Amino acid sequence: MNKNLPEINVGVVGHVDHGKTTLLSRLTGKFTDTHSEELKRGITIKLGYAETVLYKCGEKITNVQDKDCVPVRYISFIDAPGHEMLMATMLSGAAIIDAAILVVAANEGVKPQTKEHFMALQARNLKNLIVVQNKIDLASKEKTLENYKKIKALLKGTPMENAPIIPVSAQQGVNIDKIFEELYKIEIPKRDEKSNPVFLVARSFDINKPGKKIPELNGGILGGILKKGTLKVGDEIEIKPGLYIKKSRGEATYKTLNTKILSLHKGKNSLKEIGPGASISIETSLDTSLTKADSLRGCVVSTKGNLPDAKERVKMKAILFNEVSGLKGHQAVDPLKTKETLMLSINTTITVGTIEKISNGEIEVSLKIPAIILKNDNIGIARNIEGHWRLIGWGTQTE
Ligand SMILES: Nc1nc2c(ncn2[C@@H]2O[C@H](COP(=O)(O)OP(=O)(O)O)[C@@H](O)[C@H]2O)c(=O)[nH]1
Ligand SMILES: [Mg+2]
Repeated sequence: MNKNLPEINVGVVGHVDHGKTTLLSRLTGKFTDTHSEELKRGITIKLGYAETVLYKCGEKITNVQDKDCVPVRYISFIDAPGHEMLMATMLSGAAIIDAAILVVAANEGVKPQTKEHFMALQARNLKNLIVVQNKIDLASKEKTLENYKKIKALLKGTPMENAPIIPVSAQQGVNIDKIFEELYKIEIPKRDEKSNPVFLVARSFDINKPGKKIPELNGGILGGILKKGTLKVGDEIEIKPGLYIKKSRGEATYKTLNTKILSLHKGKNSLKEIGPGASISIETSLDTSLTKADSLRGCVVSTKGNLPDAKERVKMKAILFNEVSGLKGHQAVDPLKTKETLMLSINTTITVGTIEKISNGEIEVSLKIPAIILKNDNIGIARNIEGHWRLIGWGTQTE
């Protein structure tokens, strides 16, 4: 792989069953629903990861290397769950993407989670969107056109208003090349390689197979996105808030973890040094018992001494949507109330908090799980409505 290829992270979002995972396997050759529960229930539960290289062959853009083709772009995809119960997972995925593909089934059209995911992209300030009208093999021309108009109406008046809408059949492999063309057109965001590293942990795991001999054991692995800065093999790093420690009487604390980078991986490649951009994984010298089963998801990593402390209280300005998205009917968003419980999504961290104070359009929230909040982070705000967390707006930290 050419390590200087421009890189972009693309999220695949949309209502459950509209064909996200199927589309992703077309785009990358990888099926991301691999957990046993996902296979059993036929739905995506965790974030899925897959990547591909785009090649330019004359005027054509594909994901297959042939003679006379040159590699032009490296794309990391994140497959988000579409089920309404899994909105928090979708939100932490939305924190690590530069662009999104919104999948809308041509036969079913805009559904509650189509809207909710689209609102989440707006809350994350995303500009680059490709809409895929999938399953055109199942819908009449009239139905497809009718739903096309509804998609247009959804996008209208937002920064994503002019997003391309591509008719596709993921299952039959129709118009997949049009998606590659659009992916190639997305402007690569400017990355800051020089500042202190900010790595957002989206997953953590143990890659050792049972029975492996001790000298061959790998250290704990962190997967996620290096938002800025550069990481090198050998770097001393810190992970915050870090390790969850349960105390008595339901109390808990977090302990910063300090460790060292043993190896760095992007797709199938191991690299000595990695700059900001694609989805990567870091092998650390941590014992794998500390990283297994996503235990460090939501943490932030930097080189030693360069992260602020995790906050247990945040002061923020909240901007609420007019309408609750994600529900079948229409419901206005009621104003925030003191002592109300919210779910906040801050980068890949999902935490619950209580509003302690409201004054001058600012709210102060005490957090159940402390979070690292960096300058300009967008904070997704969800409220529990009829037993589910529904996205109602977003906020930015004021001090
Ligand atoms: N007929 C048809 N079925 C599709 C198409 N894309 C996906 N499917 C089917 O729709 C179902 C849900 O697809 P999946 O990719 O799991 O949806 P997800 O929940 O959005 O990830 C599966 O049975 C797929 O085989 C398509 O283009 N045409
Ligand atoms: Mg899926």
